[in-house]
Amino acid sequence: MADTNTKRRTDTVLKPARPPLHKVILLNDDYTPREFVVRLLKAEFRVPEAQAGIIMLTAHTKGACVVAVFTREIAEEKATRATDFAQQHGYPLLFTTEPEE
Ligand code: TYC
Repeated sequence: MADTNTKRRTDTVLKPARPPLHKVILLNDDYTPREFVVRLLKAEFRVPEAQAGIIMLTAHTKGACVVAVFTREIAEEKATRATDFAQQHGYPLLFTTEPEE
């Protein structure tokens, strides 16, 4: 009888799966002052002044801008905190999240 034993030539090395990342997105509106948006980005997302200014202006002109990416839980928590903070100050500023492709 033919020897049908087979053996894999290489071992499969399983790398731990990286958790999928989610984007935090800043949405434009007509009411929130630009300076407030910049201050919030600096405080909540720890982005430097210059970068906060660029993110704010991008959302202002294009309608939306990605602020940062995190795991889903962190992204949702940050978006909620930032939106709540704006609301507490009477502004309709909105942050959303979506999975990164
Ligand atoms: N459009 C706002 C204004 O003209 C400023 C603004 C920028 C608001 C970015 C939200 O995500 C935003 N006062």
